[in-house]
Amino acid sequence: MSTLKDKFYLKVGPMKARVQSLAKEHGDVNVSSVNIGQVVGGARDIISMLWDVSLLDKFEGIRFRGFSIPELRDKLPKAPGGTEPLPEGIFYLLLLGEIPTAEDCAAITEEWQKRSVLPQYLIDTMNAIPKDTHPMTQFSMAILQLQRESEFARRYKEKMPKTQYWDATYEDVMNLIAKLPNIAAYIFRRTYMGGKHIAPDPKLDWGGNLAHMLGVSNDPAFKELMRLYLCIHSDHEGGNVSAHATHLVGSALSDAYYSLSAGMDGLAGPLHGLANQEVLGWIQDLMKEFGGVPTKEQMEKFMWDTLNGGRVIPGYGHAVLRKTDPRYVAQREFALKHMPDYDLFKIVSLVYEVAPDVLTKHGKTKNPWPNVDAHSGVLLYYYGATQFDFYTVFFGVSRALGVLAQLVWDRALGLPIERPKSVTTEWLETFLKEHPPAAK
Ligand code: CMX
Repeated sequence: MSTLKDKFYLKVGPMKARVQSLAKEHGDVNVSSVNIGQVVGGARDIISMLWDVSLLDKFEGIRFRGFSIPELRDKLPKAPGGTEPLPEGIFYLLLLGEIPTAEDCAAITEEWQKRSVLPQYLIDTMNAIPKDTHPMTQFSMAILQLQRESEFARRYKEKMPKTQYWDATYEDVMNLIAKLPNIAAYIFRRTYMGGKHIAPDPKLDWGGNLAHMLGVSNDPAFKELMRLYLCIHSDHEGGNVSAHATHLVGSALSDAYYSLSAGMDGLAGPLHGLANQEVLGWIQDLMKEFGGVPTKEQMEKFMWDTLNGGRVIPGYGHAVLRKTDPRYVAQREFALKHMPDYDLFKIVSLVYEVAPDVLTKHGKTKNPWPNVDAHSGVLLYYYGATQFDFYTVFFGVSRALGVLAQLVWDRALGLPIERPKSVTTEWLETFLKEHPPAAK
């Protein structure tokens, strides 16, 4: 038993037994209650989804299969001569729950390379999209167009039994992840670089190849950045918009292509993944207003202008986190090592000094600390990826690793179609009349 798929198969039976036993023997145990604030307020904190590949603690941040980001930067295999983890390693970990060896990662690199070639009809489709279409729209369209390749859809039509759903999903997931760097790079080069494309380098890993095919920097540190970036954005438990959308659409047995495309549409929202683009735009406006790196006072004024204008400070706040995002910290460490004197990094650091106080005084957000998107753009910009409306595509390539690893598990565990209950405003008002709250 050597391949990833064989190893996964060995885990399915025991895991299914655990989940079935929970549902059968303890199905009526409450783990969460729901109040009207949560019904009206975006379902915060309602435990209503099984998501094994990662778990978020509001103060500590994300753990991937139980490992924190610093632990993974230490333990996961690296590219030769590199110091940052390989995305192949995090995919292995998310799928199997074990830290891979360098050989395990190399086997995934090889398998993804074999599956990475883009079919001509996809290239033709991408070439037909107007270049001023947002890169996230192009990315989602490309994924959706590839749906005609779906093994799951084909085998479902051929009356595949339920026990094979995971197998067909696994094939789709591997085929799709393998192609994402090529799709992203194709969109990038076509949109910004006059359509002069760069062939993948068979000696490079998945993340290193994405950096290579962008053609913006020959600095080996850019490849390292890409590997780190693609690891830390991969998953953030199941309730965030891109993960939940992927899981929800997949629950209808829509295949991995439909599911990921839906997830990417959610990632493209400014309150979610598009915030990384927004941060760069906001910083550029700031530099334009003050002619370079602002003083602390100028920074404060600009923040208040943003808030008083009824807008959010992009990159700050979070629906779950209540402290500085460890994904922000990892990127800050990378910047301190590779670009400590870079002007944009100085600005990001100044925002970090000023924003938490301003947001606390503003008094609205429950979390005045930075999230992952507050930092990522500046690192990319430093290496010459200055086209910031492309940044969410990088996030999307990475997010696919987590949500698609979980999708394979969803089908392996036979998780059902999702169907939470909704109610009307009148229903809530009537409920309150019939169940009046005790006087406070
Ligand atoms: N700047 C200004 N106001 C903010 C804010 C920020 N960064 N973060 C939250 N608020 C405001 C909210 O808009 C909300 O205002 P209203 O009461 O007027 O609606 C209020 O504070 C309470 O919000 P919250 O409960 O603290 O946060 P939510 O769970 O509703 O929203 C999030 C979370 C991320 C959407 C929000 O913090 C935000 O808009 N941040 C800026 C955008 C951003 O960085 N998004 C990326 C998140 C990470 C990711 O998914 O990629």
